[in-house]
Amino acid sequence: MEQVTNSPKLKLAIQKSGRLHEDSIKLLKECGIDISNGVNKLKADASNFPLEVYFLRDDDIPQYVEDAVADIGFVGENVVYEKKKKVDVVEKLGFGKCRLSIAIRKNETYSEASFLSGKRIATSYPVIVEHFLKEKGVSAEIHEISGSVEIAPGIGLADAICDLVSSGSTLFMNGLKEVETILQSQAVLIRNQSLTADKQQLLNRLLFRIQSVKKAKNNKYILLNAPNDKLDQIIGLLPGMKSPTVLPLADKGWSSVHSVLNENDFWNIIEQLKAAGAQGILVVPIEKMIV
Ligand code: PRT
Ligand code: ZN
Repeated sequence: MEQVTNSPKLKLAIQKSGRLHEDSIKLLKECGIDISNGVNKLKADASNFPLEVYFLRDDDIPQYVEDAVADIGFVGENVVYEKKKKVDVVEKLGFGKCRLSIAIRKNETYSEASFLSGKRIATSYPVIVEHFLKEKGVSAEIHEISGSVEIAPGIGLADAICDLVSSGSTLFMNGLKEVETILQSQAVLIRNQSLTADKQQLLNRLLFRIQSVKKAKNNKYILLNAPNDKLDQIIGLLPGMKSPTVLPLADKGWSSVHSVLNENDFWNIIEQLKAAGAQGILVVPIEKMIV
């Protein structure tokens, strides 16, 4: 049994403020973990899970996790790879999605990476860009700058940039176009490489919750009415967690069918269900999914 005193706490580092902060807190909440976000904004305790949360700059999180100041962290993959720290990437968290891309002036023509040969590339990700250029066998000059990378071509500082993109509007507004994606990124859970068995056990409990939340987000609960003579065909379209639930309706000749659908093939299956004679289709979000 877990003891109240002296039992270990898992130390989690998350971004103090910025794009990943709110989603990180939200994920913990969805995992049933409440954080008393008190006056002390450097650290907070979870009230109902042995977890201590540290609020840090995202750039510092891999180092803190490597040094075991924090046991685990939530941070963008882009930061993990750029910092090259000795940490394990354990789980993709499904938020903070973006891509790290090369962009050039919109009136120029790009066909392959050799376009960049001898050119100046401005970026906050010199390590990842250097790795990319090496892989492509291209030699170019990397200018490391820490912010507002997208203005570099306009002020004559660089011929190309490599920066994070999500909607693409920053590039567009600066007269640039995306020509190559180097990395698809999202927030991930990283782990110190020598966790004690106690802490690993706590991490396993947290991971189980995170995975249940993620599965629930990727799936929808579906209810529909089916004429009994079409039941076999309709059931054949539905995967369900084991198999669909089928209940008779008061109206003779009809049944109610309940199942779970994955978001990826969702619309496809709905269309086929309608075509097969399903009616009154209801789609409901799932809060947690334990399988
Ligand atoms: O203060 P701290 O150092 O912690 O924060 P920060 O300013 O370094 O990072 P922050 O909060 O901007 O981003 C944190 C993480 O969010 C990044 O490391 C990525 O993993 C992730 N993320 C997701 C993004 C974006 N999307 C994103 N669009 N980070 C930055 N951007 C920027 C991008 O740099 C560019 O300036 O948004 C602009 C492009 O956006 P679009 O929509 O115009 O394409
Ligand atoms: Zn940062």
